[in-house]
Amino acid sequence: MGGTFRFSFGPWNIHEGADPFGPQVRESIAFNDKLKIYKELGFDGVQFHDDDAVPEMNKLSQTQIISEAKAVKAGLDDKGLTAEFVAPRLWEDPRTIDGGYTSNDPKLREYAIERSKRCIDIAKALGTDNIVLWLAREGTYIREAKDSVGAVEKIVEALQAMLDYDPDIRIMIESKPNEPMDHTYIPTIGHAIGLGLLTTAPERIGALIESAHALLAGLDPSDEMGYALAHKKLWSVHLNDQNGLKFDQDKTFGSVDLRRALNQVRILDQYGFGSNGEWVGLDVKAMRSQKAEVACKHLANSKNIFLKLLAVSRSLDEAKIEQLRAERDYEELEMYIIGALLNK
Ligand code: GLO
Ligand code: MG
Repeated sequence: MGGTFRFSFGPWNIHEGADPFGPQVRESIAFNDKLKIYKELGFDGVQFHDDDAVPEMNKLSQTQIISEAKAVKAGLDDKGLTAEFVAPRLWEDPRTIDGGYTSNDPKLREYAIERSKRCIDIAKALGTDNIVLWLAREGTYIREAKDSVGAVEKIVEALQAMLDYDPDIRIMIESKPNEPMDHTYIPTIGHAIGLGLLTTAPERIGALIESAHALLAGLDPSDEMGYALAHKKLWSVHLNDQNGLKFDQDKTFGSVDLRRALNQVRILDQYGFGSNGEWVGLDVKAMRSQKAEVACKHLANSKNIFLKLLAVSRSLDEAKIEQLRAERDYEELEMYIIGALLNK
């Protein structure tokens, strides 16, 4: 069973180039103008933060939020685009300085849960049941700042509140070991899947694996994917690349390590990723040095690299691989894979 692949990205992947040491270097592109670029780049799915769809949502009533989100849905329909998921942006508000769900202050935790419910309202209005939780600030800078048992319990409380709020939503947890925090409570996909077991609806808690996040945890992304696939929990991916253990680089997929990228494409293809409607998300950023007129190439390139690696993977002689595995001739197997990548 091969994979069925369709591709998505979020408006934040068309980026002004600001970094912690310098301002933006490219003009901002309005959200509606970004939407026009999706099809040109070969993408059909849009990933959202709640406030990508409804800016300034904290100042609006629930009814206003839903009506603004419905207008965005009409814009998507008009362009033949589909919303893949909505993620509550919990990391920018002053009330989430020390985390949203794991803040030590109960009032601030309440804010985070209420905001997540509005995010669910937006998802429903955009026509998707998928919620992504990147637990950006659910962690600490110093070990003594929070209680780690309590932190996990508080995250579960928030998950449960969301599951109870709407009977159809599915939550995909995007694990990441660090950045912006020193340590997070949900660093890997095993942690994410385990959280679901503490709720009353584990069948509605799944995972989104980002290549760079697995690498930052010192793990191989395709093995993380394999773990989630074995649990039937790989509901989305954020493919990209990463040059060593630095900040989260969000490089073009496959641009650092083609073989590592091949293994990700391969496991997705071999286990039929996409057959239940899963999307291939590309969470990539253009280099800061890229001129504005060519600042979307990273997206089209990431998709092209994925498709080229898919062709390489499908051209491999599976019987030969099985035979080399049986003979335990891994040197020959390695040379076979490298040869395929070099087209030699
Ligand atoms: C940052 C994350 C971020 C999320 C996005 C969706 O490290 O990868 O880009 O994927 O906010 O929740
Ligand atoms: Mg991501």
